[in-house]
Amino acid sequence: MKNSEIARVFHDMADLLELKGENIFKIRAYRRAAQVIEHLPKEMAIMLEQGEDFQKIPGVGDAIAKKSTELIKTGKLEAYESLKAEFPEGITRLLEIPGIGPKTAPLLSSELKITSAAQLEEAIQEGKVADLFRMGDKTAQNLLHKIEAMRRKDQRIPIGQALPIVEDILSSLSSLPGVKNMTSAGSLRRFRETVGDIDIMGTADNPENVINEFVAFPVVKEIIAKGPTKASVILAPGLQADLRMVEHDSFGSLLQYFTGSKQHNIALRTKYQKKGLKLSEYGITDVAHDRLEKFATEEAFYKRLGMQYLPPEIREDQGEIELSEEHAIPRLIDLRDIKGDFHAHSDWSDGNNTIEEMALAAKNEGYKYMAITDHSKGLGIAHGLTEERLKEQVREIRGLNQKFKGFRILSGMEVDIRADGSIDMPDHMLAELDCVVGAVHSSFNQSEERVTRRILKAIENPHVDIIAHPPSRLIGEREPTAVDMEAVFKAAVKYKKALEINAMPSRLDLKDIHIQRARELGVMLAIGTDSHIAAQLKLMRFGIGIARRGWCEPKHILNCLSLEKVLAFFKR
Ligand code: DGT
Ligand code: CA
Ligand code: CA
Repeated sequence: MKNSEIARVFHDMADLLELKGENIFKIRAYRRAAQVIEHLPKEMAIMLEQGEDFQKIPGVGDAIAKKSTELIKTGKLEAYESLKAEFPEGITRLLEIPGIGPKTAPLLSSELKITSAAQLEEAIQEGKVADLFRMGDKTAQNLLHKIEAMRRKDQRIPIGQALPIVEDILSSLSSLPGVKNMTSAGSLRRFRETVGDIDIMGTADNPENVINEFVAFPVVKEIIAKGPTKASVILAPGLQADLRMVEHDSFGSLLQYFTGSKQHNIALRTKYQKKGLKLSEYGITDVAHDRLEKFATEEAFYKRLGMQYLPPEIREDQGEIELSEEHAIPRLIDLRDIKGDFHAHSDWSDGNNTIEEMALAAKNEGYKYMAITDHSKGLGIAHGLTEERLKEQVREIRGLNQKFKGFRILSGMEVDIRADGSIDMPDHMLAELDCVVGAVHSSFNQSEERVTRRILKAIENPHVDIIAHPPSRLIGEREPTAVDMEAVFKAAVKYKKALEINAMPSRLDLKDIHIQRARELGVMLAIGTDSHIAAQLKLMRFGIGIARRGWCEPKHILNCLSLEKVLAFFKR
């Protein structure tokens, strides 16, 4: 059983307990466990196999650990099944719809016999819901939008979930004899934040053997199609994977074609059609001589067109074709350019590791610095630090820094930007810190005007250095706030503040198009992993992928600067 499935069970349990009117702490414990488990870097099933203790996971106590083990071992949870039996079927699905709470859901199912988003949608359109709750048309319409957003989520899988699955498949297939070039293509290779399906390709001396191995993988739930060189399978509800094998000498053109994007391919094909060349997954045909040229690598393919090689992340028909013909594609940022992390939690707030463990892990990544940014006390849920505790932490970090050579722990804090834009930590405390990260964690539904004013006020605060995940969205779960990003970018430039690219796969916030615009306007960007466990420092690669989609070079990213330059940036 996958972490996402375990998380879903605990999430549902929290909802059902809430319906029952159970103890709020119990409900929160399930909800928190669900959140943590969903974002774990490692599958719990594998942890169990390796004899690791679940109670090491933050938010996972004895009860949740036992239940997780039961789920992994039996595929079911007795407590969950009996809890579910107490309620009408489908009620947890209703509760998933944003805006439907424990008061409304039972009414919808008892009065209108609604058990799904689709039925609710129909009932709203028929005016039944507005009548039943006297909620008025506007609120009902709002609900409709939320259902649409939820549906979009259902159809696309976050890259954070898809990538590890694909990497497993790729490494298994690569180890088969005579196999070369196994790689992902499509939106996953372009590092889109969500993927519609998974495209895998490669070459092999005996492709049929590879296909047979592929469809027999335990992750494969269903085979949709299977031939000697390709196969399509279902890996999970809504997640399809296509595998395609070709001859070694045609791999470049195949990969180029199936990496897309479709818009990039169409623009390229149209352009070269006029020059008498026909581009396809098989190669390039000189139409006048009816001669097909094959390409073993993408580099060779683009070179034949007189183009500079294009990183997959920017193949979106946004001007990259022209720039590549001029050989003016910049050298995009890479994991190797990263010298540090600006967003990490320790066990002083809701993190799992000590500051020293976090620092050692960061040093192991080859970093020169890392900011410890625990929560402030305003966020009651996360054991936020009081002024006293923060002072203590600053002292502890000073002490630890004596021990490290060539590495510096920055004293930081993730402070809460309150609804009115004020910061929940007094200025004289903030002045003690190397790096203050401000973030919105509440009142997400403010009007554009209010939420924009709120964030601008935080940017104007002389002590705030970085604004974390500015629109505060959760992919597929919470829509971004209504904040006017253009205004935020301009203020960030004016006050010389950095904006965060949050590398958590569930956030990826700023997103690609924001990053492009921010970079154009000259905003400094800081990638933060938001790690709550040392292993999550590895999430940096997701931040890098999205930064590359935003055409970032090392000079655009604060994490690529030396410690001295970073400190100078924070001093402004
Ligand atoms: P997805 O799966 O919706 O996240 O997005 P992609 O980009 O992975 O799209 P997919 O899986 O439908 O197709 C993979 C690639 O194949 C796509 O990026 C470009 C190429 N491709 C698909 N359909 C067409 C087409 O009609 N024309 C051209 N030129 N290329 C196509
Ligand atoms: Ca795809
Ligand atoms: Ca596909």
